[in-house]
Amino acid sequence: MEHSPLQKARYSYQPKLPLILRSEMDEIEAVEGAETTSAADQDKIKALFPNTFGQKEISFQKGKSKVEKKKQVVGVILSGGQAPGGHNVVCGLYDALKKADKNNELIGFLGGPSGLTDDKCIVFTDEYINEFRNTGGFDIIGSGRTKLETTEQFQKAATVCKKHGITAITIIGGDDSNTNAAVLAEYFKAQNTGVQVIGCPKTIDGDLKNDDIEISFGFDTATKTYSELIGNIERDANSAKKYWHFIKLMGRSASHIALECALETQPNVCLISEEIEKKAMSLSQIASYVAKSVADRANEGMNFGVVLIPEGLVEFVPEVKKLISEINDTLAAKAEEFEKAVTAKDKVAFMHKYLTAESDAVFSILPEDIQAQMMADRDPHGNVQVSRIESEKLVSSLVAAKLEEMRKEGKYNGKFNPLHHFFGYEGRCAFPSNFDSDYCYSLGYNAFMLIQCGCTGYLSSIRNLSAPATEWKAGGMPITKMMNIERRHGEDKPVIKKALVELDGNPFKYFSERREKWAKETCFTYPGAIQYYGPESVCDITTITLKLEQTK
Ligand code: FBP
Repeated sequence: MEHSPLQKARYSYQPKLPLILRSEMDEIEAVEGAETTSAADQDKIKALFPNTFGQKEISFQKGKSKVEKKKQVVGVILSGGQAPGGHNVVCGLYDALKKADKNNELIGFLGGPSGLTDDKCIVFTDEYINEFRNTGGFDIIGSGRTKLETTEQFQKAATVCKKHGITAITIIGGDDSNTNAAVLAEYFKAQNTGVQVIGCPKTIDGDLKNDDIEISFGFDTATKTYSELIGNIERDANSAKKYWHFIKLMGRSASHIALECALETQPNVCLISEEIEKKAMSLSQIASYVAKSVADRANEGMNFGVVLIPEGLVEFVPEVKKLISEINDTLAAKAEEFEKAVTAKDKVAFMHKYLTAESDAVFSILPEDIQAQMMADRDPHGNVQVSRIESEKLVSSLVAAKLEEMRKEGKYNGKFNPLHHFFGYEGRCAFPSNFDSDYCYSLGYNAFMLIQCGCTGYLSSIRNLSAPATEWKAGGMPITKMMNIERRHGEDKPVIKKALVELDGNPFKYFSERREKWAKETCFTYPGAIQYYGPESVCDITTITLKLEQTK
């Protein structure tokens, strides 16, 4: 295979480990901390995880290792959406395991969690793994979204582990995948299989974070990639002075990506779903809010600007949430009748018939394309896939209508030429930034340290991340510590608590204190491309979100 000059150069990049993990392994001691509980619903979580609940925090410190050495055969799985740095987690795991004993083995399960249950795997070699060092993507073994949750799947997993002599499984995934890692760990322990399970916190969305996990990997690189593109668009807008750019950003429900990109690029408007929900804003209020920036700038002769929109926005607008839920119910209850509606017009007429008056009014103001998107593409649970709804077009069309009203009232006299963008997949497989290269390698290396000292049901935790890598702290946190009970598809389920944007947190406060100025003036900042080589002050810095979160 031919490689680009950057890819070749990145092969020789040596990721930075926390100082403690650079020591000889027999000089690293696993120190136990306090016993843990769960984020909420302690009694229920304890009852569901009788063998793994309440385990102690682990931190690695200089000392004498108490590890009883044995041959380790570790299985690794990449789960869910791609996030830059996944390859380095695997490389860190591999290097640690081979450093401990060159006879140890790393087995990669192919295509996500189903690789484990279907026994599709490869055994890593130096030659194979070296092709993937410090590169983006999950193509080293592929990923998938199969959930490991049924007893049948767990039994199959146990059989496959026994067949290969596997001593531990590492699951690299987001909140759902690591919830399943905790359930698998509990099952393996209850069945006395002797197989440990360790998770690693992945997702560009940034919603797997808490006191113990400061950031999920991939968020840094993905937001830097989107911010580069947004900055470039801002500069284009400021040069041509004729377009308003509406940019939707990936990130599922949480608005962390949009907020970080706003902090990096200072656009005119950035909508934050969590705030919209808190203020119970309607579509019309959102349109007025954006239109005000457009009109204010037009008054100053600036008919251009940039608006950022988080992917999950529509789910957080109460009236749209209600509409989506009615559409879901109607499509489930009247599936046969809906099948008979052939044209877009028939489908819209069908929906008008069954919606409540309130939701029908919201449905009626949506552009035709959006109406069609609301009725199409349901996921396996019968829900509308909100990520496929072009909310950037929805917001811009509502703003256009609002501006026309304002024009009639003599409150607006500008030109409004909107352009639309969606940034998501562009950022998920970028070459990991130095931060993600270092962080991911450390997470993988540390996961092996946890395996060696017999932990199961833990997340690999590397902390103090806004300091230089030498000062990072390494350890492990019981996954049950991060769990609570949530209602999912009509059932109470133990899950890792999802982190949404906190409206009283430093990153949002910093943004909200400045946004009025950004809305009126042109305060754009241009972050440029990720830099891999050069001064540390440019190449090794992580997100503004993390920096502000760690500012007291
Ligand atoms: P994860 O939670 O699996 O990390 O997903 C990240 C993500 O990129 C979301 O931001 C996005 O909504 C989703 O994946 C898209 O899913 P798909 O890759 O299946 O299109």
